Amino acid sequence: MMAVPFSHTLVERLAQARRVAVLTGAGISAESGIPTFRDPGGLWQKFRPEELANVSAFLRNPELVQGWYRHRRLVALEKAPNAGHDALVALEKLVLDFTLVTQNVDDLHNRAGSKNVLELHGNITHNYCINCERAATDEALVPLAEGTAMRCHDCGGLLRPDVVWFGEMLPEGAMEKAERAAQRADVFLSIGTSAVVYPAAGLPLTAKKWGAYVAEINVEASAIASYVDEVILGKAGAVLPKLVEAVERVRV
Ligand code: BV8
Repeated sequence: MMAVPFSHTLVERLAQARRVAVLTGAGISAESGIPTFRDPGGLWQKFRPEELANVSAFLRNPELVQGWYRHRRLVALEKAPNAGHDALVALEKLVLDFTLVTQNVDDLHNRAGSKNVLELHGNITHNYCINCERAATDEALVPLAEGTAMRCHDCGGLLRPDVVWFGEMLPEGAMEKAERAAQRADVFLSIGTSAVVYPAAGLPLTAKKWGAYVAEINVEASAIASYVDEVILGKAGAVLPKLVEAVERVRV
């Protein structure tokens, strides 16, 4: 029998839990072929976040920032959810009150079929005009010529991705719902995040403070590893299906 990298305590806690909250980061999409931000070869290795994921960088060089997000959106659209995303869909069906909070903008949790998803940092498949705020049409999302800025077909304003940049507020109400889910959770799973971006990274700590059993699933210890109850070292796509299977066996 293959040894599993998680404790029987976690399996029991999940089997008995009425409320489960999960925070995911780029690590859960890595096995779908979507590069993370801070891993070697990740997105930030080529560019610094300051250069791309903020309003002033966008206004200073809209073609560069639009081009980066257009590339990432096309990559996200051609990739598929992996076994880690699918395992969270299965877990949601086992739990009375399940909240999936994601920092990811790749839309993969929605495409996998997760129902109660809070996209704290937005969704890269949605784009809008910074002037009239209308949603961008698909044809407007194809630059007229390589390197030209993409503009709204209605008013000519610059188009931007519907994601949260550094220094921007999170979507109205999303963080409040995520905080409440963390406070009420019996079990909180932090999956595939370096836990360096706030306020999202504070959620596992809130859950811990309010009495949840907190476990982290990552290929290396994150910034919050010393605060959680259990650190499970492994790939999300390998660990999560085994964890959910073990919970289903206990619950039967
Ligand atoms: C805010 C854009 C209130 C979307 C991102 C000064 C002014 C204003 C705010 C601040 C400030 N100083 C600090 C802040 C707060 C700031 C912040 O936290 N900065 C950090 C860097 C210190 N936060 C904000 O600005 C937030 N807004 O606070 O508003 C406000 C407003 C005005 C004034 C004051 C306050 C907005 C935060 C959102 C920023 N947007 N991206 C996009 O382009 O995607 S952040 C970026 O990092 C992504 O969104 C991503 O979601 C996020 C977190 O990264 P991770 O998902 O964790 O990915 P990472 O690569 O880091 O890690 C991957 C992990 O997976 C690794 O641990 C790896 O080991 C693991 N892994 C890899 N493979 C696997 C795996 N695990 C499991 N299985 C595998 N197979």
